[in-house]
Amino acid sequence: LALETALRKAIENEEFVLDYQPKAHLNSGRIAGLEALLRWHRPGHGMVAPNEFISVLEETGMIVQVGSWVVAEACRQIGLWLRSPVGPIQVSVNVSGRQFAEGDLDGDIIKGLARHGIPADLLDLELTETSLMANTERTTDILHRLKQHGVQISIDDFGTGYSSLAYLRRFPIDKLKIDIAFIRDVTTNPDDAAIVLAIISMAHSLKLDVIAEGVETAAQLNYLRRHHCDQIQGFYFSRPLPADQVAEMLLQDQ
Ligand code: G
Ligand code: G
Ligand code: MN
Ligand code: NA
Repeated sequence: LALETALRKAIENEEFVLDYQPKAHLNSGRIAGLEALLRWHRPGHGMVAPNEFISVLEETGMIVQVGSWVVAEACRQIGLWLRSPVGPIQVSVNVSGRQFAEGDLDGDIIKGLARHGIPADLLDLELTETSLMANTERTTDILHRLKQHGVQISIDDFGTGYSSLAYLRRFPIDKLKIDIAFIRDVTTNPDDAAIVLAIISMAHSLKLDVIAEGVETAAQLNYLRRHHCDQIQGFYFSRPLPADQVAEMLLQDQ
């Protein structure tokens, strides 16, 4: 309850910030985009990671309001970078199932893009299989509307959610993110390797891009490159960074 009260104040006092984790193209090694990750600068506690508070935001419904802020803040940052030497860079935001059911996700996004003069394909939404299953009719409408604008759509934590593969046809998806659980032992565990290869193959057959998350070693990276995974994300390439540090990386990558 103390946490819930503190989170309500955090919204009012604007104590949230976004860090950005780079994603890399496996063929060129260049930065492909960034994932925006929520952090809470809680007074007296330092920087708090989302695994300590996301569940409270979800359960109380506060994630709808915070999720709106995340979209607005990501759009503001994309616009700032766009009109700076950094230039155009795609940013992915994580979207919770409750943002489809409640709130005005498509309105928030279309307003954010317009306000900051951003091409829609610089925004990518990371959705979990479970969040897609929760609300199919309304979710389908919202995603098709956003897709028509040019917003990109990725499936996060692919392979671990409660889902049927039928949603790969129903929803206008651009990219699959292979869950870290399959990447961790991909070079040593034949079952994990089989799953990863099947996901890469299926993604490419469906003309989707595929990214591996949680890449921590050169061995994992080399394995994924050899098997034609498109992109990687993980501590091996970069940790999530504050906006100013990520901007330096982007400038050096040019
Ligand atoms: O950054 P970190 O690895 O601690 O994130 C932990 C979890 O919190 C991840 O599952 C991530 O998807 C989730 N998360 C991070 N930022 C956001 C956000 O802005 N919105 C939602 N809904 N989830 C987020
Ligand atoms: O569920 P989602 O994919 O949105 O979660 C992203 C989270 O994964 C971020 O909080 C980020 O800190 C974490 N993460 C990113 N790269 C790595 C990695 O290489 N190893 C581990 N263990 N976690 C990672
Ligand atoms: Mn994610
Ligand atoms: Na993930």
